[in-house]
Amino acid sequence: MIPVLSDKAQMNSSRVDTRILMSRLTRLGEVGRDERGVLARLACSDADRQGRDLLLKWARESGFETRCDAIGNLFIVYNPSGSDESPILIGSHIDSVINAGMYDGCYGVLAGLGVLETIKAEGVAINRPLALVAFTNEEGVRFTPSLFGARVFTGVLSLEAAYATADRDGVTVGEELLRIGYVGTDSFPTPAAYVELHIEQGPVLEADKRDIGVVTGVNGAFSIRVSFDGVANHAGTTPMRLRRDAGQGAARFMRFVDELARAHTPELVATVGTFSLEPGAINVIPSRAVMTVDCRSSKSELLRMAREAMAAELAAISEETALGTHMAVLGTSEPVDFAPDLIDCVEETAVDLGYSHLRLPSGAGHDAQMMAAVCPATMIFVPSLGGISHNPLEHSSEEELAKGAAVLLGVVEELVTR
Ligand code: HGY
Ligand code: MN
Ligand code: MN
Repeated sequence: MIPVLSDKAQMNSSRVDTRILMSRLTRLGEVGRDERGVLARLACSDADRQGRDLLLKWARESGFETRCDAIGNLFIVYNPSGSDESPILIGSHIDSVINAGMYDGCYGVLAGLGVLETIKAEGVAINRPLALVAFTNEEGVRFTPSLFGARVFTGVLSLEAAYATADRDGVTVGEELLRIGYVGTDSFPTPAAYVELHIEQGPVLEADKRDIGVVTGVNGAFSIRVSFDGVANHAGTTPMRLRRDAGQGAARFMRFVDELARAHTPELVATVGTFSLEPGAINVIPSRAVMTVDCRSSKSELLRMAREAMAAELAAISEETALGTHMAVLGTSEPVDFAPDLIDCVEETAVDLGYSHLRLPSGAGHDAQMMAAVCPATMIFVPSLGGISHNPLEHSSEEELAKGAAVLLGVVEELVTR
């Protein structure tokens, strides 16, 4: 039986112009591709600047006020009556990971722009300002931690610490934001509510054949950088018993991390995403190994246990191998529950539109988890093909994206007319 969209669904999903949404997604998705077509629009890079310029161009063409705060968070504001009520804020991010897909973050921002344009074009009476935000450096790939602009906006990260944060070449956020021309002087008030539309980046909605994810919260996480220091030596002449091989210590730790997560699956996940050896020569015993670990769970106590277990394993490796070891915490975030009445509003809107839906937590981190500390917040998910994300194969269909935008429009209309 071919599912028939309810009249309201048909009407709503066409109210946000999906054609424009898809063309903007495609256009923005081209910004930051290299000659091989690999997409990396890393925070505060030239590609990020181009993406920002494009977003602001579209916003200004639609007649919206645009603002930029001191950490480069971009705000697109619709406040026809000049109300000084606290605003409803929707948004996400437009920076990407390396070898990225084109939907992560950008979908929420560009669908949000479409919602503002629809509200404006239809002359929907709104009782409070409506705004869209594109947060700086959500991904935290070039500059850690992730959720960077949202941490500064919510006061979790000071502006000076943020400016001083350096990438692996020692270039700082402050220098780069200045260079790309996005150190702003504008401010934006704490919103009355924050709603973020995002691709699920996981397999649940597709597996359950649901249109909409009614997101209940976000898993907690911590990220660490771990280093091992040994002695470089000749690969041919050094007996195994005399070696202080940083690479072998790192390999043991990497195995431990994976086994720890598997022992507590599915509540705990852990990823060694970067790994380097020095001096990195085929015939030299590595003197130094550095890796990062990204560990997540919906349970704070599991995160605490995991961090303590990793620290204990590091001490044991140091003891048994005479390697120097060090662990630096790069970022932490507690598990977050979203606002029950906003979660209900998302669910009721999906029901209203005749869309199938499912309540689920987010395994991925999002700016909404920072916003939840300062205002009621929630998220809306649409399915990800094969659950794939942070990968050029990341994909959601135009119909799926249109449904998400329709739900965002419905939730926003409810919130701005309260
Ligand atoms: O890593 C994350 O969970 C998000 O995509 N920044
Ligand atoms: Mn994202
Ligand atoms: Mn991401």
